[in-house]
Amino acid sequence: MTSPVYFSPESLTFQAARFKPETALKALRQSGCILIRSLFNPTLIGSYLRRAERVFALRQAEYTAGTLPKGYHKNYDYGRMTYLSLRELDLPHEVPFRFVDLVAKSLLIPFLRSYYGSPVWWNQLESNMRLQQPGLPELQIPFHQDGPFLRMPEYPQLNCWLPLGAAGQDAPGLEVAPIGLSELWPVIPAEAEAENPFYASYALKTEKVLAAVGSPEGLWHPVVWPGDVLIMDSYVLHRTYATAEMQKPRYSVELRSLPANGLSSDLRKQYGMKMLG
Ligand SMILES: O=C(O)CCC(=O)C(=O)O
Repeated sequence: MTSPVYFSPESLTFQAARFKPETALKALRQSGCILIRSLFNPTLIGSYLRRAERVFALRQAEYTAGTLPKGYHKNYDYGRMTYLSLRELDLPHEVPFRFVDLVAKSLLIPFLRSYYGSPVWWNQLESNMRLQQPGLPELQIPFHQDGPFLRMPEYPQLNCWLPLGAAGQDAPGLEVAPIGLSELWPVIPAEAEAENPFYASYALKTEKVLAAVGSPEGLWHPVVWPGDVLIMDSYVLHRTYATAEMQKPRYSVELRSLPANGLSSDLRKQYGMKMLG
């Protein structure tokens, strides 16, 4: 790898109220990652947090009692529930959890559309609500790029990652290396397994990432708030950011999109893709 380019956090941070799409687009293309502050109303995000807490608690209680509905067992492949598909957040007889509707009305759609140069499709199969608990370090996600697990690695895809509560200080956050990578690193099975067997299909060796990044300036773990959105392309090296001092759980959404117009309708159906605009 050639020497990485370091981007300052300030150059990658944008305020939704004074959003400059051209500057943000340039920063995203160059570094692979940007942060938009206060894009959603934090009170509204708080109501989604309460729903998420309830659904996670419900499924956990059902799991313990042996009454978990069919289809949810895959969420426990990690020994404990760490994620739910966004599609699984709706409960019978309750107002549907239409997170995507919120996104569809936001400045994200025109922004993503100009990044892709074509309509934005939501990849439902790869869009999740995640719970990270500081007391379960074995479930924290090691360094990886999203490309390999998206199964269409060369296809442009963006992950909009947003916390439902404050993250990065008292609760686990996300650490990214916005160094403008444009290639996928090979996943070496033995290294990935040694790093964390739960994530062995895509984990990268921590020492290799740190050596390649080369400087603390190459890693960024901003403290983020409900309403903020971190956008990453599928080449960005990233991992869960957690410290020994953290005490609180973190719920977050990974909303993945792509310009799926060119894909076959069968493939779009397989991924539950939906055009957002
Ligand atoms: O939320 C986390 O802790 C990790 C999320 C992640 O790696 C991802 O969204 O690709």
